[in-house]
Amino acid sequence: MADQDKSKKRKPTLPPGVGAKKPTMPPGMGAKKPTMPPGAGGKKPTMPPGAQGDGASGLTRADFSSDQDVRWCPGCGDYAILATVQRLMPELGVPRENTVFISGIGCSSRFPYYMETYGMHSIHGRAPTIATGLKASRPELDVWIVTGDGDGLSIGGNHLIHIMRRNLNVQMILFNNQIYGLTKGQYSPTSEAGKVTKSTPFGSIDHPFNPSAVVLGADATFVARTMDRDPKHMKEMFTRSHAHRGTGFVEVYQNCNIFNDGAFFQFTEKDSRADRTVYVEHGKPLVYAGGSRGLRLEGFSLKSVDLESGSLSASDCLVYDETSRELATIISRMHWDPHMPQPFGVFYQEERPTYEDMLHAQVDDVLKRSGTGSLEDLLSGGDTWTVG
Ligand SMILES: Cc1ncc(C[n+]2csc(CCOP(=O)(O)OP(=O)(O)O)c2C)c(N)n1
Ligand code: SF4
Ligand SMILES: [Mg+2]
Repeated sequence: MADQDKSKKRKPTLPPGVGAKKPTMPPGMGAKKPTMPPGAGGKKPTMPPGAQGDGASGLTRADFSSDQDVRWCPGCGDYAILATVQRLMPELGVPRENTVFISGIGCSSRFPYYMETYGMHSIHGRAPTIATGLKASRPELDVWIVTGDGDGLSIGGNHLIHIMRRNLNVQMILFNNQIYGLTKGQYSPTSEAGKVTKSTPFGSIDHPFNPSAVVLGADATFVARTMDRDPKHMKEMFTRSHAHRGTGFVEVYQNCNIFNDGAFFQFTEKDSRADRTVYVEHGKPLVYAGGSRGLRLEGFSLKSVDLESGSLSASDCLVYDETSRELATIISRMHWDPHMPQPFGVFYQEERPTYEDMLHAQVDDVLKRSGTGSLEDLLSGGDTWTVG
């Protein structure tokens, strides 16, 4: 519930350091693969007798649900995101003890409590920082970051952009409800101009952030958008993000029914959804409104066209290419246009070496050339001086 940021301490029930997913080296990095910490053996957790596995791991959604009371308001969109992630986990085949959810502060950031995996409800805005340290030192772990529009884009804006450009192989889910939920309804960096809240009684004069455009600007290698009211699509986006080797960014339009109810209803509700959304898919034409409308590229802008009159058909529409940063930028900018549909799907994907692969390759390379070295030699080496 709002402003209930206290929870019972949870004891991890699984042994640390079991199982290993080995990262592959980027081409040309030469040096040997990062070494696994002792005890990382690739062992899968055993199934409880009689449990019906529904995924590659033999586990079920229940195995990923913790014993903690979920303290979100009834009707909050966060429930659908949690259920989707818990359903997805068994299919990924990653052992629970190799899975870590790291969050900052906010309603959304309570997420790790509800997952029966390792997790950390960390410092406001600093989940990317903690995830960076963890993934750099334990690359075999499957690291998920959960953040909100306030946590990730206000106090954590700096950390969010740097993890994107560094490209660690982690997932980030940004719950965008265009409000600070936990602290009872102040405007956030994604709140629309004119928004009246307790902290903007005469309407917000801030120009809002568009999360996908922000991360594209920070050279993110995977960018997608989905919504809490479409669990099938949400699951597909999380699956794609997880399969991507690099930082996977997924923005979820999430309804805060207490402090910002209906912020996305025109895109999520049955009566308006078809006309106000377009699902982008690699290699497919951008068609929406049940096939009656499409999007064409005119210069650097998208134009919505009628496909019912017979003069134009789907084959005249723009065929989406998720490997084009230019197209992704245009698509992400549709956010600002109230006369256009809102895009959902994978906007962009690019293969680029991950930070942790390069880090370990560099360390191995230096070790090979210069040997192990010692702290004592470093401290008493040439570049030291006496103070006072
Ligand atoms: C250092 C610090 N500054 C401010 C706060 C107050 N605070 C807690 S959560 C939050 C915003 C959370 O917003 P968001 O990330 O959008 O999460 P939501 O609750 O909407 O899911 C703020 C400002 C805090 N806890 N710590
Ligand atoms: S995001 Fe809104 S509806 Fe959800 S738990 Fe927080 S205050 Fe309640
Ligand atoms: Mg929020």
